[in-house]
Amino acid sequence: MNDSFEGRSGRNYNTEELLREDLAHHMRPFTDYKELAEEGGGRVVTHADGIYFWDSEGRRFLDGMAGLWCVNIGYGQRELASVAAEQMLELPYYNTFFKTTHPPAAELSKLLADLTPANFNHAFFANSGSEANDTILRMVRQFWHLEGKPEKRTIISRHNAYHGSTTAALSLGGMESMHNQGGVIPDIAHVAQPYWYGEGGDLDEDAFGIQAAKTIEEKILELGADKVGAFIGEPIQGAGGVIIPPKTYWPEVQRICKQYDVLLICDEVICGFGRTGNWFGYESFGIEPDFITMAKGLSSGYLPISAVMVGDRVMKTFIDKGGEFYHGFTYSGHPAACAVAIRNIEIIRREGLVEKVRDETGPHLARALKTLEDHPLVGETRSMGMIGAIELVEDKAKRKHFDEPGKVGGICRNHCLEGGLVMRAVRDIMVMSPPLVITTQQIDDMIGLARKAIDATAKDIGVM
Ligand code: PXG
Repeated sequence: MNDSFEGRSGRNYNTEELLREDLAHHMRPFTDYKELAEEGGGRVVTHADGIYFWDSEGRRFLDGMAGLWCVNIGYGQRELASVAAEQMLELPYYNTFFKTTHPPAAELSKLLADLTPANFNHAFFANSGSEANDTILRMVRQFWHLEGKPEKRTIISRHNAYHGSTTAALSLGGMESMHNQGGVIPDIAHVAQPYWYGEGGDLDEDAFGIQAAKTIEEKILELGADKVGAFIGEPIQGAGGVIIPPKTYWPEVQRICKQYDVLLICDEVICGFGRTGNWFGYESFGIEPDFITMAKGLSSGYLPISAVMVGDRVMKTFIDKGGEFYHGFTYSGHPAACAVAIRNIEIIRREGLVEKVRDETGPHLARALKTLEDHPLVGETRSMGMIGAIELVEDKAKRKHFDEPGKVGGICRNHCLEGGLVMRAVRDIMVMSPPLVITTQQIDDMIGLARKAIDATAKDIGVM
């Protein structure tokens, strides 16, 4: 191990010392603290550029996850640092509570209204995807209250959905492991996810898509349409394993929501800002939502910021009926974060990243992934734009997963890391969402590294 490295402002760090201090004082998210205490260590990430980052040992990694699905424009975009610094010198902070605003918040709201469909004209800012979804939950209930239907407060979501980690957001999500730690808030119901490869059985994809959507209708009828206020879904479930729904799914969901007057929430935290080859996932699937959740790619992760886009129907009621909406965060519409988001969107436009993903790199990734399907461990590959997945299975013909979920995926993830590639394992699904600036050559490198890792995994488990 290189025992020292130069960090911020030329300061020298000793890796082992830093890790010891970190272990003693830093409680990392989504971590088994007993395991970490026993194993110690971990990786210290020191700097990044383009689609790569480096650790304190000087090793370079191809970041197939864009951080946590967020660094859409890639690392090292110095302009974002400049606009943040300029904004901090001009107005580092002021709040947007109590009828106040400032230029970055005003400009970003207008920009987001322009980027979204005509019926979206208002943005509410927060700092994370979780907070944005909490905000929507409160808005849905306040909307129906103002409409004189306060009982329409249940929100339907899906098993294996991810909507964040605050109590409301994890309740909206469908991760049982999270529900089991401290419980969930009431009036949220979960229905089937549109995961054909894992749960489609003998149905063809289109029939399964309709069947999965119908579970929403069944739940509405079971609870009563007068009790159901909204349905929330990610166009493509990211953290759940890059579940790309059959093409029949979303149109049927839309029909059901319209029929029962249930508001439709598109959680675009991962799909937004070019990931699927359109600005937003709803365009890729032909969805017309009432609310849009944005985070991650909104600032490419350079500063924390999220937004709720509120459709005109809901906004009109808030304006017409009046009454204060008691909700907001100290940092809602933080000036520096807004300035960074504005420039981030300008860069996505200037570099034509959405078109590049749609026309060039997205189709290239899909083809490159397909070449892995001859592998004995690979049951299916799927992708849309720059989000993709590789299903590692025990039996390809029967679409049968391994008996101990996550074991083979974990082995494969570790082989990826050894080879200098970051790819997440969701159970035994290898998922990827590289920065949108990735080139076709770099996609080939990424898939080459993935194949090596899958080969090594197959050897470890005695398949090759
Ligand atoms: N909605 C979606 C669709 C997400 O993917 C959130 C909301 C919450 O955003 P914040 O900013 O509160 O984290 C997310 C976040 C993973 C992983 O392991 C995924 C997310 C976050 C952390 C880890 O795949 N997604």
